[in-house]
Amino acid sequence: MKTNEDPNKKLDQLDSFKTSNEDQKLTTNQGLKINNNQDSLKAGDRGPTLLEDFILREKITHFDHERIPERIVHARGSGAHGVFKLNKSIEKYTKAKFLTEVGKETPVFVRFSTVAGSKGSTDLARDVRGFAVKFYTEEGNYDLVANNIPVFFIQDAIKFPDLVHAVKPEPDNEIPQAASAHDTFWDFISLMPESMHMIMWVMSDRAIPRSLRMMEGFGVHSFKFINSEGASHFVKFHFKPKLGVHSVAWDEAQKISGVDPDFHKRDLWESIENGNFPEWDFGVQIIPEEKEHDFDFDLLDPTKLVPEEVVPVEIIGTLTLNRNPDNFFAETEQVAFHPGHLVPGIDFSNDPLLQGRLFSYTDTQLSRLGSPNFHEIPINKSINVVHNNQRDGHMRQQIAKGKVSYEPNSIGGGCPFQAMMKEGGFASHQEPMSGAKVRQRSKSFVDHYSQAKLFYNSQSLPEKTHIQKALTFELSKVTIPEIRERVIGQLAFIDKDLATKVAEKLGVKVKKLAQPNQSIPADANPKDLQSEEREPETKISEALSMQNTVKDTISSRTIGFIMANGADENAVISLKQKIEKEKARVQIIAPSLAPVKTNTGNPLIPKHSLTSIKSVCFDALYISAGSDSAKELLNPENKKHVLEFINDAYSHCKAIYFGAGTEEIYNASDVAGKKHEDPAIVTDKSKNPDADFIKAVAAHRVWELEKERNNLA
Ligand code: HDE
Repeated sequence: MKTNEDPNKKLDQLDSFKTSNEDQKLTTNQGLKINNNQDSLKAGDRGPTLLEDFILREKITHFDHERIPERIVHARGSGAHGVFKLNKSIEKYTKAKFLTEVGKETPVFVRFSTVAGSKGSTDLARDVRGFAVKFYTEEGNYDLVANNIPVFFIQDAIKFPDLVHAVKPEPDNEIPQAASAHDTFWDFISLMPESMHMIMWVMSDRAIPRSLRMMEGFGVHSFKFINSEGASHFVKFHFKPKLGVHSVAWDEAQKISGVDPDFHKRDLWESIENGNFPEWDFGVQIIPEEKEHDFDFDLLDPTKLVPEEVVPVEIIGTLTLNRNPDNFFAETEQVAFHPGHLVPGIDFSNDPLLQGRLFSYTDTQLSRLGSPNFHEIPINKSINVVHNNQRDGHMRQQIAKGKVSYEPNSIGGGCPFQAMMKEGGFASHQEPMSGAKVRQRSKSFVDHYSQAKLFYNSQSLPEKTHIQKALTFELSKVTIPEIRERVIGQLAFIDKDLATKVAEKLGVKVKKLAQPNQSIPADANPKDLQSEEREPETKISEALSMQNTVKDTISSRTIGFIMANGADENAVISLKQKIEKEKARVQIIAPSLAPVKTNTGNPLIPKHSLTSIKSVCFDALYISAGSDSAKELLNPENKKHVLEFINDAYSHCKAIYFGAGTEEIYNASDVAGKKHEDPAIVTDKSKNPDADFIKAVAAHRVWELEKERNNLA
């Protein structure tokens, strides 16, 4: 939040562009006050409209041009303002000021996104999430254009258009929207063994986050840090959410897409509005130049991660999002990120995927935002004034004074001057280079399965099951049997059991592929491109499993209180207070939106009715105490909906609390059949029911009981 003690130069700058219509008269774009906004100018009140009507023409013309092209990828996004605070200096490695001055606060704008879907598609698609951060530093804008998955599908930028064409809706009929479960995606993947590590991540629950606030961010590529002595280190960037990394189940994702396709956007917006600011630890993995070749993979290969067991993540700062945008289009839509927006102290590595990105991001803004002056749009403006000899172009805002727009010059006194490095001038790191000009891939990139194995082997049993199920779902939508078989053939290189389980569901046999499958250069020897079946040096990485994430807080979770007239007011209010003290929120669900009359006659206002929302939108349920309330909830009109709420939450492994007097509801639900200890089912018979329930919500889900809860063998 912006306060007087907390100066935020970016927010101050944005303020100067803001307007409010409060108490103002309606005007044209020329500032002329408008007297009638209801009727066009006509020749007689039933006659034709006159060409002269400049007010009508201006309004309609502007409307006709309101839309700009959506992003070719990452079209659907949600943004927020915030601040990055440095807690630990890393000046040993970088001279970037925002990473060296402890306590320094740098304004940021963050945009989260899905990748494949259009701007209006569901938030809950199985997809990678973008996590793009613009740091408005005093040395210029630094963009960390990250994802919530630490690796990528392809190793070289030249394959990016192929990947995106394969995953986007098929070109003949534009089906399916925001989904990878179709022929062209899996056709491409089945022929691209290098994508298999990323496929493990995308088929895991990481691709269906519970909230944008509960996912990690990764810079993916290795970058370089340069210190004041000019020495360089490789660096990988990480954002770790303070609330832990949590996901929904695929069945929930599909249902949420129907009932609230804006689920993530709304969740982020409401959390910030409620003052429940999302926070991430920001960390770095630093690798000295001389250790570049010490790994069983290539640091320049974006399909590989550096296991945290091998190089720990050093936490150096906190990212907090504390302010919603005032205008979605002006801020979240027009923000333009670019991995090439650098500050002194940070530089690129030679990762061939990153190198291609450095071209793409400016190029795409030119067609999306329509002018090389997109840096002048308020959200994109750096907080320091731009001084250079670039001039003109569509929609130029800056009024550069004087005769001089060239350099060297004497008329302008030689201004603007080049800056020396010690004055903050950016100079690219002088990395020694040699080698022939070749169009080929390094042999050190030819290992496609070992880290896919590392990821799969690091998952808990329920997580492995979810990957199997996701692959089964996706491949069941593939209509060409050969594609399904080829994918199974790829999976067989990762894990036999995984391949067999998916193959069984698809009715195909596991047959390892003869490698390589990807298109190979005309003159290449296929053997040179054949991935070895080697085991990763790191066998298990705990950081890769969501099982090991933070599970000690209910902060910002949404808990549904199901109730009807006669609900026990004391029990309800006391639990609500305890929950709100832990910064979670309570929403009342009742048979209708009419106030619920409690047992003391006081009214409680429902937020939802039983038919206006679904169980999948809540993190946990409380069936409110009170036998009269229970009775009404079981009447013929309500029973089906109440049981659907409970049974859905039960099958999705969530915490459910049955208050006193609700035994009949308990007995009518699927919970009654449980034959096992279940810490997430709480009743008034529990020793300390309120506390047990809060503990169960903090644990997020009891995925380990998924089989039992769903009566699976
Ligand atoms: Fe992007 N990517 N990308 N990307 N990317 C874009 O830029 C591109 C890649 C990422 O919220 C586009 O302004 C190429 C990796 C995010 O505005 C475009 C390649 C990673 C966002 C583009 C990649 C990303 C984008 C579309 C392979 C994770 C959304 C609109 C060589 C580190 C930013 C735009 C936002 C957006 C190109 C691969 C992250 C077309 C060519 C790897 C988070 O320029």
